[in-house]
Amino acid sequence: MTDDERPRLILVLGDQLTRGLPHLAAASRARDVVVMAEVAEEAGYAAHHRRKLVFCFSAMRHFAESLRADGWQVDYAKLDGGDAPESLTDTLRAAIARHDPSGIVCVEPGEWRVQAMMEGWGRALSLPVKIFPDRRFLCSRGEFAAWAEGRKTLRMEHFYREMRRAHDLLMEDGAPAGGKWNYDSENRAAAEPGAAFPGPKRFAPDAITQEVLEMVADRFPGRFGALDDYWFAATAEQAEEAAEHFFAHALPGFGEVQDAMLEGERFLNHSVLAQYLNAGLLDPLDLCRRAALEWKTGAAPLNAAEGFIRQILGWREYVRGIYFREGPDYVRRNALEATRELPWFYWSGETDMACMAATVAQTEAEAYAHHIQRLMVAGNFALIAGVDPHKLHEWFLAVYADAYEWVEAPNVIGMSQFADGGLLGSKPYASSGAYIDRMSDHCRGCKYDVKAKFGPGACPFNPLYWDFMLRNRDRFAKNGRVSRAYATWDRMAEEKRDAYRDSAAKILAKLDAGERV
Ligand code: FAD
Ligand code: DLZ
Ligand code: SF4
Repeated sequence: MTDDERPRLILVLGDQLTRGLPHLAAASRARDVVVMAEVAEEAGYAAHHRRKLVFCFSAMRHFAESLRADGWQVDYAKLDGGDAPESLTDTLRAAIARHDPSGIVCVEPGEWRVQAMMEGWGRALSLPVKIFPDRRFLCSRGEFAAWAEGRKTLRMEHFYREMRRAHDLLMEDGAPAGGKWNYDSENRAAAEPGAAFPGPKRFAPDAITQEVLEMVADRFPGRFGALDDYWFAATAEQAEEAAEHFFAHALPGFGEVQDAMLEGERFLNHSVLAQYLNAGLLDPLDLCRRAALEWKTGAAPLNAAEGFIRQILGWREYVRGIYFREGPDYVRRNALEATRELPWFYWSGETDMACMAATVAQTEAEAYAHHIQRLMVAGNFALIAGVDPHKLHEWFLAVYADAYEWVEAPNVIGMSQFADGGLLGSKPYASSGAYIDRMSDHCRGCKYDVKAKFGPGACPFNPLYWDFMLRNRDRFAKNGRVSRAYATWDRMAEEKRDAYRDSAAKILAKLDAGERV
């Protein structure tokens, strides 16, 4: 057989479940072999939530089936198959022995760890390896680097405006629709307790998903994450239905209560589409265009459509740009030199803080929490308690169904923990309990008193906030967005300041001793 007649191995990773990928488009169904594998190494590099594992493996199996139905030859290794490979490298080694290919073709992955692996395959496996760029993003790594080049600050807002222009989204005669680029100021209302929300579209597990549910329950008995009432989509068609459901029912109200939290209400008007987008089951530009159309036809207000588009066209593309621009060491950054262990209640949910208990409980139940729960509860607490950002990063990478390093790390290391020293955000997202009280109804049922500033029953966020500000005074005193806080502190009576410091020290000591907080 000549090299042209020998098959190529077309590797499809678990977050590359997109029919239009360039290596699939360039491949021959008659000659080439698609390789997919559930491997222990990918299931184990983070302590992935069991629901995330089910979603990933079920979507992979469905994708393989759809390729087969279209005439592709798919070499698929199941995690519970007879001689399941341990790693992606072992997968390729075994596939090479079976198919005698002339080369391996991949699409760039979403993680430096896997990229390093891919770049080593040529030498390790003695075959040519071609790596196509991932065109599922609206801004390539090169385009982002060009945008960032020479800028003093890399603010998302500037990037977002260029993306709006480049993709002609919500633009009218070269100007932003409605005259403003950003309607965030209209998107900060608290939600009414008792209000009804549509919730995401749910899908009953089919036979394939059922098999994966049983396999994950069997193979990962001690892992974090509930498996009951599993409802995620498994195919691009179902993800499309979920998107349709969001546009019809939740987008109109998406903007207004985007930052709100409610006890017992897990989704509000959020789309719960990130896990599908990040796995490749939905297309980001398509979602943005549809949101723009919803506004154009009067079905959704501008603040809702703009808010949704900004998250995808702006934040999602921007954080990916930052991740790949900053390099593999980004996840190790620790600009505030925080060293505390991650409190155990991030896994157990055993805390008296009602906001935190609700966030962890729903994370455990759904592998999902919305943005403000992630940023202003789980992230904020770790920040003000001085938790090692890498430890928090490991938690975030594990517990959410949408978590892949390219998107999780900039959000955690950068946005939430200020561990990149302000590259991504202009101020730390540190706050006392007042913010959570304003944006949620958690405080009403909490054992702690949000109005109490210090002392035994006081909301822990209150003294920890000041402790954080003081620990980092040298770093933030000149930051115009937070420096006013120091003037407030300096005006406080000495005994009040002592009481804050004393309360914070007691809470931190309890955390360090593993006692309930
Ligand atoms: P919606 O609120 O409906 O938003 C619509 C879409 O916008 C999302 O589906 C998502 O694709 C995109 N989006 C919104 N905010 C962001 C953002 N900050 N960065 C990137 N995309 C965004 N998102 C992930 O996809 N994976 C993660 O691992 C992840 N980790 C996060 C960790 C922290 C500490 C924080 C503060 C945010 C994180 N985010 C992450 C961003 C955001 O919280 C989630 O994308 C969102 O909660 C997913 O739920 P949704 O689909 O209902 O989003
Ligand atoms: C997240 C994940 C998991 C849990 N398992 C697999 C797997 O078994 N096989 C696979 O190809 N991909 C998996 N993935 C997704 C990869 O971890 C992902 O491709 C990399 O993190 C790069 O983004
Ligand atoms: Fe959270 Fe504090 Fe409110 Fe309790 S009082 S719910 S700990 S913000």
